[in-house]
Amino acid sequence: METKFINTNTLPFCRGCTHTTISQNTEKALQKLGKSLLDVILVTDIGCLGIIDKAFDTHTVHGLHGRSVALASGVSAGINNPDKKVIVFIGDGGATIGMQHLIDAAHNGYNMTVVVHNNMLYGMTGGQPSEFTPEGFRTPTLPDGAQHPGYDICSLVTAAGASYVSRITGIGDISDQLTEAFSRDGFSLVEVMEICTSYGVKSNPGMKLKALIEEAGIEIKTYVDKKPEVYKTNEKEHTPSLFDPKLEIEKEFEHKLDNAVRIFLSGTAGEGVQSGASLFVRAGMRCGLEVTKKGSYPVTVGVGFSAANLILSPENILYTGAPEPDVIIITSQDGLNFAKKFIDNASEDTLLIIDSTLEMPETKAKTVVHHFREHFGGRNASLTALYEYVRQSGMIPMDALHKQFLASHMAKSEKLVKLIEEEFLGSE
Ligand SMILES: Cc1ncc(C[n+]2csc(CCOP(=O)(O)OP(=O)(O)O)c2C)c(N)n1
Ligand code: SF4
Repeated sequence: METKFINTNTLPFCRGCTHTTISQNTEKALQKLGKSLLDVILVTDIGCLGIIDKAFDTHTVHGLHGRSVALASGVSAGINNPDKKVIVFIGDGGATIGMQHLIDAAHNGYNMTVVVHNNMLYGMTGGQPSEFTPEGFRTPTLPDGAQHPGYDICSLVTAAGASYVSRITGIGDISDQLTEAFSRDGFSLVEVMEICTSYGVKSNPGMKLKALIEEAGIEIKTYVDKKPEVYKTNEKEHTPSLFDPKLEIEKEFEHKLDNAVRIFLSGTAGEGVQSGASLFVRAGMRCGLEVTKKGSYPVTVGVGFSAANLILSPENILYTGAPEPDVIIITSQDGLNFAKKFIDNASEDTLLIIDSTLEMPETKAKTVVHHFREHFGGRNASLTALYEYVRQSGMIPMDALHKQFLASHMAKSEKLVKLIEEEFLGSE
């Protein structure tokens, strides 16, 4: 039995809309090619054309306006299987918004066929002009007509390296032209010239599509038909996943944690908050703990606060947020300002470690005050406050933290090493 790709007789478009022609002929073309439902991945985005997904029984992916080609590039690279057909439906509006994705996909030779539904305007939002609207073509918001020609997407993607490109008129049976494009490897594109019967016709009464195309000097032809170039972006055998573990740290020490501890360390940008935090969680890893570190700082990274959310846990950490930290460490006024909401919400079970130069905030937290800035300098206040936390809690051996410190760039200062050893190592 013939495979049915479309599961309904009632397509969702207005009467006479060429989007219907494209969908029905896509079905025919896929049948001609003997494709099965699971061979096809249809990627669409926003616009009238994008509401077709639910009518197709193939795989479908629906994205943000103009981003279908970017999504399809990822799908194509991810499956990297010439037997699967990735088809993109995009409007002239979407192609305007996501033009760079089209150029990139053509340039990189991603294996897909893009079908540009060029009805020369933004249909779904009421007929605004797109960058494809031909000179003189009127739309409801451009009653005097466009004053310059639209983009020639076929020339652009041809120049970018596409292997098959054609422009056709969306009248009658276009399944042969679509079959041609679908059967090509590499990046192919078919631009289908269309009419939006609701807005295009209303604004251009009596318009005939073929005459309009001719008058506007839009060529109906095949721009390129060549063997695809090497699929440049997928030559690598294996791209490591971001989830692959990267940091191998051998367990050398024992920890004393029964449950996860959530620490909020808050100080000033440029004062070693992030370095101290990284060093501390690595020390946790030396003790066999699972750890996460999340930095927060303004976009202007050199001024203002710098904070780190740290979680150290004997179990897997499934959620890296910590809206109510167990420990709040404040090493500067910037850090105090930024941590205010945590300090206000702290309970009797919270531990607050705070620098002695700061005005003591009102809080229910158990508070430890220390001269971090005065004794060790602002740049070392966060690191030494974490030493203080290890001293207070005993959650990991001081030696684990110190070993990590000595292996770090922060230990280049002999003075700092001496100060830290005097303060924290002797008293263990
Ligand atoms: C980035 C972005 N800009 C604008 C919109 C608003 N918007 C929704 S549909 C649409 C028009 C779609 O036109 P086109 O892509 O040509 O498809 P058609 O409706 O003509 O089929 C616009 C502008 C949006 N959703 N996202
Ligand atoms: S508004 Fe235009 S583009 Fe949208 S379905 Fe109707 S005729 Fe087609």
